[in-house]
This record gives sequence, structure tokens and C-alpha cells, in this order.
Amino acid sequence: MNAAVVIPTYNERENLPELTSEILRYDGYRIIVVDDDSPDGTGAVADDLAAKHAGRLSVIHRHGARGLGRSLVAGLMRALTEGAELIFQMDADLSHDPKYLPVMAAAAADADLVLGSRYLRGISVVNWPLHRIILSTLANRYVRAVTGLDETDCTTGFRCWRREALARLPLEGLISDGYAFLVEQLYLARQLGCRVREVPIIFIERREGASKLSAAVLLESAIVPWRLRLKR
Ligand SMILES: Nc1nc2c(ncn2[C@@H]2O[C@H](COP(=O)(O)OP(=O)(O)OP(=O)(O)O)[C@@H](O)[C@H]2O)c(=O)[nH]1
Ligand SMILES: [Mg+2]
Repeated sequence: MNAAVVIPTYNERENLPELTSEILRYDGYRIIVVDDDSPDGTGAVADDLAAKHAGRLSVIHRHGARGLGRSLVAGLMRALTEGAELIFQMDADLSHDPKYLPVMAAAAADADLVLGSRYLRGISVVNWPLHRIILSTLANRYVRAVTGLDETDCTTGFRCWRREALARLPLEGLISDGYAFLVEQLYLARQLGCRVREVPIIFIERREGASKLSAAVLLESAIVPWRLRLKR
């Protein structure tokens, strides 16, 4: 197994040590943290972890305007450069359980992109208030209706790529930066003919730290599906 797990972070100092130690229990997995100059000092926490797990955990420190999309691009490109065969992306807030890493890796045996899906078997989210469930479910319906995608969870941040598929994506050219980035990434993958598979996950809402969901990010998520559709 030659896998890299890309983890974008913004103010996740309480979550990162636990998450990374759980991931590193699996042989053949290494971690690339992409920190956006978090005010809470996540970058320094990540550097300490990199020193402790030399060779298995590295950190990209970004400065200037922050963004989930740009951070993922930086981490995914580093993973490709380092020669990883399977490349994961997951959230830092313990919402994505590392126990699914081997499950998703196995599913990637006959898929180019594996999605860890919250909606494959009903709704598998724990500790979300009703309004979050409604928002996320409606967002997924909206994305599917506008773009024509047919995956049940088009906005999941838990993904596993086969190297060859990821290398074909024009990562630098993606237009969106918030959660819409995830939709655009999936859309491009489908356009390129990637075989996409979903595996069910149980998503657990963060216990520590704060959400970064903002009005600007929501607005972008509403517009990007239309831009993708009109570009087609
Ligand atoms: N590098 C970087 N990471 C980010 C940025 N915004 C969010 N993230 C990370 O992206 C992941 C998902 O963000 P969350 O804030 O958990 O978003 P969410 O899961 O929709 O919201 P919650 O309900 O709070 O969990 C987390 O690991 C964040 O730390 C950013 O601007 N830059
Ligand atoms: Mg989260």
C-alpha cells in the first residue's frame, strides 16, 4: 500500500493529533496536512507531529487568502509528486472515521474515484441538527438536478483517488474554492470518464472547533453547478 491522505486544516488544533495517530496505525499510509495559517496555531501542532512522525507526516503551510479548494489542490499535487498510488482527501475534524480508509482503498480496486457517502443508505449522519441535515440533503438534490450527476453524496469531502485518475484532472484550472470545489472535482472526474463508486460511511459531527460554513461559501455552492452546466 502506497497511500497519501491529504488533510486541509483551518483551526483544528484539538482534532489533528487524534486524527493523525489513528491514520498512522495503518501501514503504508502517510499524511499531508495543508494548513492555511490557522490563527489557533494548528500549523505549529502539525509541525510537531511531522517531527514526531518523520517520513510519514508532512505539512504544507499556506499564507495569504485561505481556501479549502486551493489547499486541496496544493496537497493533492504534493501527493502526486511524491508518487502515491492512492490519494485520499478527508476533513480534519474527526467527522470522517479513518476506519473507512482500508474500505475505500479496497473499493478503489475497481474504481477511479471512491466517495465516502453519507446518503447511500438513508441518512448516516450523527449529531447534526435538523437544519444541517435539510441543508445538506437539499444541496445534494440541487447539485444533481443542475449538473446531472447521479451520485447520492456529491459534496462529501471523504474521497479516494487512483493516482492515474487524479493526475488527469486539471487541478490548477478548477474555478471554485469552497465546498463547491468538491462538486466541481466530481463533475470533472465524470466528464473524464472516471469510474466513480460510493461506499457508505457514518459521518459524525465535529465535537471540537468551529464550522467554517459561511454565506460566501454557500453562495458559491449555489452558482458553481450552473457554471458547470453552462460550460458543458
Ligand atoms: N486549509 C484550509 N482548510 C479548510 C478551510 N476551510 C475549511 N477547511 C478544512 O476543511 C475541512 C472541512 O471544514 P469544516 O469546517 O469541518 O466544514 P463542515 O464539515 O462543512 O462543517 P462542520 O459542521 O463544522 O464540521 C476541515 O478539515 C477544515 O479544517 C480553509 O479555508 N483552508
Ligand atoms: Mg466538518
